[in-house]
Amino acid sequence: MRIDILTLFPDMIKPMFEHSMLWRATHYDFLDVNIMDFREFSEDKRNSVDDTPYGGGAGMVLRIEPVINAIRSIENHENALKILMTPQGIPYHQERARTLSKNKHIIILCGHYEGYDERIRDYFDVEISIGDYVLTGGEIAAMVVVDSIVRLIPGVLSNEDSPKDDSFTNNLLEYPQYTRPRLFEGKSVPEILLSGHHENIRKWRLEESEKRTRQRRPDLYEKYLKNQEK
Ligand code: 6GU
Repeated sequence: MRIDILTLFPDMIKPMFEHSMLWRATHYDFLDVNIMDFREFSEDKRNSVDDTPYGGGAGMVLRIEPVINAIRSIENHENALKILMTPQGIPYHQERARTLSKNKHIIILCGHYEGYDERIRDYFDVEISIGDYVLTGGEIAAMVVVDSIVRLIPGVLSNEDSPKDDSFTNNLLEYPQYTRPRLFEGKSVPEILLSGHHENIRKWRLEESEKRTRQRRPDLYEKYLKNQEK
């Protein structure tokens, strides 16, 4: 997969690819990431990327030219899925991560300032928000999306970390996990996990997943039950 990230703060994003799974993904060529400072595509003297809004009002608005110039400089941009990060976008969730992880080429724009020139929207396929709160810029949100997608590319995670047991797969939260020691300050590991009885362990884990989801995320639990009926 190739991902181009358009940002005014490339140094916020670069270090994320130097560690852990995102490092692995790039080092072993599952992912080709290109971080672009779209200020370089501003054509005016001051390299400006924002301007005051028509009609007046507070704040600055992101200009269209630097963004579109940057996109057009990307090889094969016509065939890439273009994502605009904005709190006005559709809410992000695991199902969307799974869909996006099947793309060959994604371009992501991180916004800043009070907003985008509305016409920028015409050049994007989808607008994504990571939740109902406002961030100072789209960089952190873009990294949330990138991280969640990249770990789903086949081969990036080892078999043992397989995403099939992740929370949210099938609308269930993950079951409780334990490791050594067996006893810590009077807290013990559930006997069943020491039994070696794989089928019983599987059942216990499913029940715990269901219980946990019902208690913590009744909204997800509803979806889970509906899916069971199908
Ligand atoms: Cl994508 N951007 C910003 N600035 N704030 C957000 C967001 C995105 N998603 C939730 N809040």
